[in-house]
Amino acid sequence: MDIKFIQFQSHGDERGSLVSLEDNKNIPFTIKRVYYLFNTQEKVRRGFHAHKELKQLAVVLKGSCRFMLDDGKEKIELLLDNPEQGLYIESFVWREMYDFSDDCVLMVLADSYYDESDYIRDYQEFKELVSA
Ligand code: T46
Repeated sequence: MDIKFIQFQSHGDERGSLVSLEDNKNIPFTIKRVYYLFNTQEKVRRGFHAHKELKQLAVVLKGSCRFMLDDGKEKIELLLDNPEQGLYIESFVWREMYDFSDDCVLMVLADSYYDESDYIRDYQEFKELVSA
């Protein structure tokens, strides 16, 4: 599987650091939606779905968490712990998120509005769709 991390330019000085995210510049799509996960509980696993169309970029703003990405052929585990990097997640990739640190804030930029019909929440159905 081709894992794409996008490295952001960080503008840092003695006051701290600043990262700017811009549509179709350092973000490879037009941002239609932003959501973020916080207060995530220890030993909780989230996700367990793929998307038919949605493309997203996940950025850990604080703390860390792990992603398991599965394209139906290969499963890859990744640690997100750097707010200067975004993990690009294509459609038809099964994702699970876990090992959230207590302070984790995970922001996700998405190229579409929320649409439950875009979710594939059944792993067997996902496997059939990607092998078709
Ligand atoms: C994804 C991973 C990384 C909304 O009402 N609007 C939204 O934009 C989203 C994302 C969710 N919701 C509602 C739907 C559920 O009732 O919030 C609740 C929790 O959503 P979900 O169980 O889908 O959360 P995760 O953490 O399992 O998955 C989310 C995204 O849904 C998903 O697209 O890729 O984060």
